[in-house]
Amino acid sequence: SMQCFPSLVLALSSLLGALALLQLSLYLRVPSRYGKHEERLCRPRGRLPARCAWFLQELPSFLVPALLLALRSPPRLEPLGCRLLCCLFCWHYFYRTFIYPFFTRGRPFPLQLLFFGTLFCIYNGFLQGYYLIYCAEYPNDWCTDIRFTSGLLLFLLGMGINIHSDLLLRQLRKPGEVTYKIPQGGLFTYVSGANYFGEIVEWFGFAIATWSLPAFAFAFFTLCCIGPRAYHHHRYYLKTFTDYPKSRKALIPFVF
Ligand code: NDX
Repeated sequence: SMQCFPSLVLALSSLLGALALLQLSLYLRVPSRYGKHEERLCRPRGRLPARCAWFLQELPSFLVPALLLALRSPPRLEPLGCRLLCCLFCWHYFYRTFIYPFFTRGRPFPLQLLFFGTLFCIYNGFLQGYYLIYCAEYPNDWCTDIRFTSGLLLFLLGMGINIHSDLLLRQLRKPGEVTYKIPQGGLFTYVSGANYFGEIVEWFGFAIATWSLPAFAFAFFTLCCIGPRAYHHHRYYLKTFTDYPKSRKALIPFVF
């Protein structure tokens, strides 16, 4: 049966941090090529409808930790913190896998990125789940620790902002439409990447609540993945819409 190998957790977390840096260097100057940044000339056959693509890609991030949690024998009942935190992670990916894709009005997604995205979700789902279920040690009163409570609060706040912003983006289009408009309302009043801001707050909250290396590595990865994308979205809007609100920032309200 499985057990905790701390050196495995350290190795996988370090690789995740390295991937984050690789990503930063790849995508600071040119955006990752999907959605509004996909090249016009891209082969139309190399894509899958957004609905299938997001479902397939995000599914492992829900399934892998959920299975690790369910199949562990003997079941781990103590401490409560481990199971709660694992459930938070699964909860987010339940939304991202079973709810988000069925409402998206996004354009078809490139197969090549889908492949890497799926690999990434297997990798990260395993790392976070394995760490929480087989390795993490928390005192029995972790649920009242200031790190757990403040992290949980940030997680919930970020998730709320992320889901609300995704909803506002979706409402910009009628079914079947693929045009881009200026997002309005919610945190879009202040930043172009409101959904990304929410997601980043969410995973830093998760990292604080778990106080763990794998979760901080994932929060850093998220920042390096969608931070540059927020910046490229912002530039796209400024270039495309002459009436784009001048005071709006790229990612962080009032700052950047
Ligand atoms: N999926 C995370 N890296 C990613 C897929 C891409 O969940 O090779 C990471 C995730 C993957 C990435 C994933 C991992 C790294 C990969 C990358 C591709 C390359 C990269 C594999 C897995 C890679 C190395 C080198 C390390 C191997 O038509 P459309 O699609 O543009 O429509 C959009 C619409 N919309 C508008 N509609 C009308 N008017 C406008 N102005 C509009 N603006 C947008 O809204 C979409 O339907 C929708 C959202 O669009 P957008 O572009 O704002 O968000 P999107 O990037 O599609 O993300 C959707 C949600 C969002 O809430 C975000 O926070 C979350 O997913 N997300 C996304 C990426 C990663 C991630 C979270 C995370 O790291 N936690």
